[in-house]
Amino acid sequence: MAIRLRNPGRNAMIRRFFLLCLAVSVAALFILVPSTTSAPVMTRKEEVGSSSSLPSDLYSSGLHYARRSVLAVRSDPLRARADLIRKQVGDHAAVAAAYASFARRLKLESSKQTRLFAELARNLSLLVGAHRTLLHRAGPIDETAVRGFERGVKDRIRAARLLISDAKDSFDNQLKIQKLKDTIFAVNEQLSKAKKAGAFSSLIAAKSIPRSLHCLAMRLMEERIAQSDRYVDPPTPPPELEDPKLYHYAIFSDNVLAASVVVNSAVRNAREPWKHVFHVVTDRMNLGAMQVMFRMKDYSGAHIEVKAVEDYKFLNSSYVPVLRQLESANLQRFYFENKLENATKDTTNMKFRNPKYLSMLNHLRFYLPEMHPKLHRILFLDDDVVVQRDLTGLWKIDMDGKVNGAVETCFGSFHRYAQYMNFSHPLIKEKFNPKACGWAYGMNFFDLDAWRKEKCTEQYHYWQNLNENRTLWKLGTLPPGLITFYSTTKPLDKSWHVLGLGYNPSISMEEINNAAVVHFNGNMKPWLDIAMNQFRHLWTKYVDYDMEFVRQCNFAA
Ligand SMILES: *[C@@H]1O[C@H](CO)[C@@H](O)[C@H](O)[C@H]1NC(C)=O
Ligand SMILES: *[C@@H]1O[C@H](CO)[C@@H](O)[C@H](O)[C@H]1NC(C)=O
Ligand SMILES: *[C@@H]1O[C@H](CO)[C@@H](O)[C@H](O)[C@H]1NC(C)=O
Ligand SMILES: *[C@@H]1O[C@H](CO)[C@@H](O)[C@H](O)[C@H]1NC(C)=O
Ligand SMILES: CC(=O)N[C@H]1CO[C@H](CO)[C@@H](O)[C@@H]1O
Repeated sequence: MAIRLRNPGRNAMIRRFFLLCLAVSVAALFILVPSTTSAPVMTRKEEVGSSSSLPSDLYSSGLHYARRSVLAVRSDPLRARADLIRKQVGDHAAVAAAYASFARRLKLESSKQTRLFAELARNLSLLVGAHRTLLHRAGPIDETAVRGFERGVKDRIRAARLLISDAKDSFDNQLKIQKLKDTIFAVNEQLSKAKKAGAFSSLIAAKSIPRSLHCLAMRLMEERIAQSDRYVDPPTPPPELEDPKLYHYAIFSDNVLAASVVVNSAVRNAREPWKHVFHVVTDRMNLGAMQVMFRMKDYSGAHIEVKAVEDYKFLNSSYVPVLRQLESANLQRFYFENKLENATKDTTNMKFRNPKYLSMLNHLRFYLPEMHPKLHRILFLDDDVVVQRDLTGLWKIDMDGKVNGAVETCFGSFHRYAQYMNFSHPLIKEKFNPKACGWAYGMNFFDLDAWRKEKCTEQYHYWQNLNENRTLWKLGTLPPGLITFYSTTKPLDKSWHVLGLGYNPSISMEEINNAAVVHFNGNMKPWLDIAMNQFRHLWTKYVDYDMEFVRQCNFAA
């Protein structure tokens, strides 16, 4: 089962690149062309150490590749040689780039290493660029040119290996915990760099709406307009929407398909669906589509409310700091230039995902008590999660007076407060412990009474106002969340919420199968075709493939 989206050329390219990076860096980073007689430059693995951790299948597939490419070009041994050299350069460049991003992530004492690795990666790529004509020209190639290329490569690879063996100790010490997991981060970072350099930035790939999704929203919207009588809200909302004895969920999304998967999965796994109430909030643009989507079928008695951000009148710019800040031209510019990394060229996409609405949708999570004045507790779900169990157990947890029930994400030195906010700032330094453990948004159980008592919204406003010029933290909702709920977060058992299905291919299936909620955080969303195949079915099994509009828009089951 896979969702087929169009534009196969680009995506095949992205996927191929990802696989290359993965092959190169996951395997403890050293796959060199094995020493066969035709492998030209030095290939003694032990020079770079740690080859013992190489999975043998990866190693032999490298071998296989080398043999095949030799066979393919047997007619011209010089070309085969040049190709092999080029492949070696590519591998080393990827390794160097992976190390550079490691070094950045680890904030090694010496930013020198970061710089050296980045420079090395650049040097290696430049070398290939300089020999492009040699490698791509048809016909026989010149032996002295190949020798020149080889010499250049040899010098740089020697430098690379020296640098790597110097760096390895400090890396290893810091990487003992969760080595693989972090390698994936590095690969991810690299992936986005590569795509940035190419025609597409990762942000475009990850954030732009695939045509099928756009089509679905449009079809639903057409239906909404054509049959407007059918979709008007009843004059008085059903009492269940405010009944504090029921199980309430908050879902904020501008993606109809994703939101429907969240609701479908929660309903299908609920023991008593009629006791569950889903409050879906979207932007004005997607309101019609969302309304139609959730009226198309029966949800086994579950209650679903669809509203737009604009329906919450109290969220105006004199009350909400984020709105006020967004209105300042200064921030607009910052958002466009940095956050979207020139992705703004795609103007239709930008119109569709207006950062103002996007941002307000994201920050709605800080206004839950005011949005639901009658409720005592609510479960917040991101739109990239899938529910796999009945969740009512959450409502039975003793929150000890805490506001936010969340799973913690720190391990070793990673995902601590120091990584999310500016500890050079005196206010941050004074109030927070840099080693405090981070937690994740995605599935958060909020005690709204405790929230009101602790005045968390005021806390959030206080800090968000101070951050007008972004010296406390950069963009996003996690840092202000960590700040707001610093002393009022209750850690939940990790099986409630398993993260990383959008970037980490190494999560165990056992962990996933035990999870109440799985979260496709990361760029490889299940609705994109850069999604990871091994996890996608967990999401697609809740897509309404039998729905007419879904079929019309080329989603293939
Ligand atoms: C990159 O290449 C330049 C010259 O081509 C050289 O001076 C520099 O040392 C190289 N950097 C690294 C890290 O190898
Ligand atoms: C903004 O909302 C607040 C309530 O949150 C209200 O008191 C105020 O009058 C509103 N201001 C405007 C300009 O609408
Ligand atoms: C940042 O904002 C604060 C208050 O909003 C202000 O006092 C400070 O001067 C600003 N800093 C810069 C660098 O603009
Ligand atoms: C962190 O805070 C300090 C002190 O206000 C400021 O000088 C510095 O620019 C901030 N760093 C960032 C990255 O904003
Ligand atoms: C074409 C374009 O908009 N380029 C901009 C990309 O973003 C950088 C800053 O991040 C600008 O300097 C470029 O002008």
